[in-house]
Amino acid sequence: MYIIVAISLLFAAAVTAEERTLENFCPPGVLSTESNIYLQVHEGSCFRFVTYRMRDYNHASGDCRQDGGTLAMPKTQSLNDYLTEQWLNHYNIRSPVWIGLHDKVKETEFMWEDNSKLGWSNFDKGNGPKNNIFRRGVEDCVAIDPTKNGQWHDFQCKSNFVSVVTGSNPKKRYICQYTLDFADDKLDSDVQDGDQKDNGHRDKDQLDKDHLYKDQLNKDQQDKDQQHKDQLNKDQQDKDQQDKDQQDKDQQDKGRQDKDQQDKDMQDKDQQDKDQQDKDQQEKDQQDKDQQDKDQLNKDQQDKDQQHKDQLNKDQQYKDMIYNDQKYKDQQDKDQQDKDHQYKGQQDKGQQDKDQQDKDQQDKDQQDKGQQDKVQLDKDHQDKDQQNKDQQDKDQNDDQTLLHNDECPKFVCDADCGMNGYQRDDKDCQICKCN
Ligand SMILES: [Ca+2]
Repeated sequence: MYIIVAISLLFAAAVTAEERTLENFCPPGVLSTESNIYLQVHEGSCFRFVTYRMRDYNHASGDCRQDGGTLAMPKTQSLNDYLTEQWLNHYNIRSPVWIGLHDKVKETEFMWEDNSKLGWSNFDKGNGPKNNIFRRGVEDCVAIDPTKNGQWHDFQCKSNFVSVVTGSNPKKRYICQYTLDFADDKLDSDVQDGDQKDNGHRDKDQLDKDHLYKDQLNKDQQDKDQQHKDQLNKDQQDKDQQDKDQQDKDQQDKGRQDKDQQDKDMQDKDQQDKDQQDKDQQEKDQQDKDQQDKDQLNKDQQDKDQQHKDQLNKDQQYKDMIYNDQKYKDQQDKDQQDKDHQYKGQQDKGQQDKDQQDKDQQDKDQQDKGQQDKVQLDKDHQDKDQQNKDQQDKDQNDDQTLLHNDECPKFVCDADCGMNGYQRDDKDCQICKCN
């Protein structure tokens, strides 16, 4: 029985929580245009964390007012801490963010966007009403500085020549706050205890209901945080998957590139091999051509040498022929000379023979004459001898005393001594010597 009642109460509480999440606290215009991850319900208000866009104060405020809201108004320390923590840790943004607080109407009198006066204040040192006199007039709009524990800092609301000169940037991210009427009715005492509103008289049942509702809001917030965490996890998983897909794709691309590179390298190598083969073939062709040229040159040289040699032989033959001809001619001349010489010799010999004959004839004639002379001489001699003998005989006869020469050899002498007579030896024999 108790269990059934408890389950029924839990079911009822779950329905209540469902009814009072984003759909129940955020305006339809915001829900239809904004992603849930930028929307959060806290202390009965819908907060829109505009992290993705930067605007000056006036444009940011106008964006929030378009759906019935204002720039966020952290009128309590707890709400200020919540906004700061979400901004810094949940959305991980450290730059200042506009809130709905300004002193545009009267200098140093800051007021909220709903025209309520400033109660609890959180200005950083030297900011806001205590700003120096030079900044005070130009810095009228307030932002939370997450890096300074959520303390407030006033800046120029919009761009003008001063912001250009000072280099400040009035465009900042911002937070919108939407507080619905029914939520305000239920959370007067809890969510707006900084306001000046009168809490009124509430009975114990109403306070219990408010506490129950506040618990439900906290649970809703926890659910929302869980959803946001799940969404972040899912986003991270999607991102991881995308990264993995990208890595796979990169790997595939790399594999394809590697393969393309390998193909290209292979093609380059084939081309290099082909080029090398072509080069080798060209070199071989060139070598063959050089060899052919060389052979041709050698052949030409040999032919030339042969021609030269033939010419030399021919010249030599011609020379030999000339020589032989000359030699033959010389021989002929010599023969002719010899012949002439023989002929002359013959002539000379004939002449000599003739001369000899003539001489011989002369000699013969001389001999004949000599013989004749001799004969004459002999005759003369004989005549003389006869005369001599006759004389001698006469002498001998005349002179008886003359020695007889009967013992003298026969006298023979070619010499004709004439009248002078021949000499005589000691035996008185004539010798062939003239006196
Ligand atoms: Ca000011």
